Amino acid sequence: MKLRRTLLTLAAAATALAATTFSLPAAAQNYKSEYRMSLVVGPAFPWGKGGEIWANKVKEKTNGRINIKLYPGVSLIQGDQTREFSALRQGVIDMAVGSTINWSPQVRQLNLFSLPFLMPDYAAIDALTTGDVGKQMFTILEKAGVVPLAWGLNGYRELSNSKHPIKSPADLKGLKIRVVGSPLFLETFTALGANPTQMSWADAQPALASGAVDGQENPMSIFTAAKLHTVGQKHLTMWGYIADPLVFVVNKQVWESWTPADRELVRQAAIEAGQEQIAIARKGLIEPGQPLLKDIAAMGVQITHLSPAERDAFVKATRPVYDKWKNQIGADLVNQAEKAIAARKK
Ligand code: X2X
Repeated sequence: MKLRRTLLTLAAAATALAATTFSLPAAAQNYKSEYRMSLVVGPAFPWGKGGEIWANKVKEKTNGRINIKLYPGVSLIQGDQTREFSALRQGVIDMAVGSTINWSPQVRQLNLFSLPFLMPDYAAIDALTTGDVGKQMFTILEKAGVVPLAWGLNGYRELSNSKHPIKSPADLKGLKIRVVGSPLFLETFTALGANPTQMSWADAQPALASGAVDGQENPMSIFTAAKLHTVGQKHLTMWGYIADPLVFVVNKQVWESWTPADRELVRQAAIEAGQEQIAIARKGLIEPGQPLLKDIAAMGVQITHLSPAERDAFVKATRPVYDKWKNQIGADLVNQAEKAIAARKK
């Protein structure tokens, strides 16, 4: 009897010892020596800079327990950016700073941000991302199998082309315009009378250079960093039809492999990096006189600003597409977004 009790005590002690011996290193053992962060563009762009800031903050906050390597050019998926979300879910990618546009083929609600002329200004973007709509989007992304941590911003996507100034939908007629993302983009440009063609960012640049396509739409920070004026893009129309937020996200299994304390550090790093990234993405565009546009004009690019009436013609032409996609995205969500924008602080 006594021996049995002693044995039991010994067994319990051994179990306890094993638990303490294994629990600490067990966590560390699950950590990879390196985590792969996918990005469409590298740190020369505000977008990639945001990824770099996040990676550096994570390394610092976790004392090097979590090491991140950047993979710009969506190189983990051979440049096919519309497959990024699936790869993230499957674990081919550990983490990413990704555009809502590139994930919208898999997560239809993300098309919200691509509804033409939904968000008239930066305050409207903020009203969505920092409000209830942003929270709902994160719940949707979580259900889709990833862990979203913070918002960033690619930016307002302005229209450029090599042929002539565009002031009205009629000026777009027959122009070959490169787009990426979901069918919403094809429908928007078709409604405007253009000839849209879908291709990756990697393919877009040579296609612009060879003249295989006439134009494209991208934020000004992408236009300047990629030097699109050197591939024939001499005409720019500031129409602000959509803006793509970025999302800082981690693969679910990777997230669960980290200790709760490390998860919080990674989240905090993402939130800080997101705020810094958004400021970089807006730089030169929100100050009086928009200094970035002056730089672009100095490169020999002709910039067209639309009067409210001219802009309205684009809004009207794309309205049927908006209405159709409102239902595909979810009318409740879009109604909520419209209300949040109407109530925004300017
Ligand atoms: O491909 C684009 O146009 C880019 C770089 O803006 C995105 O990844 C959405």
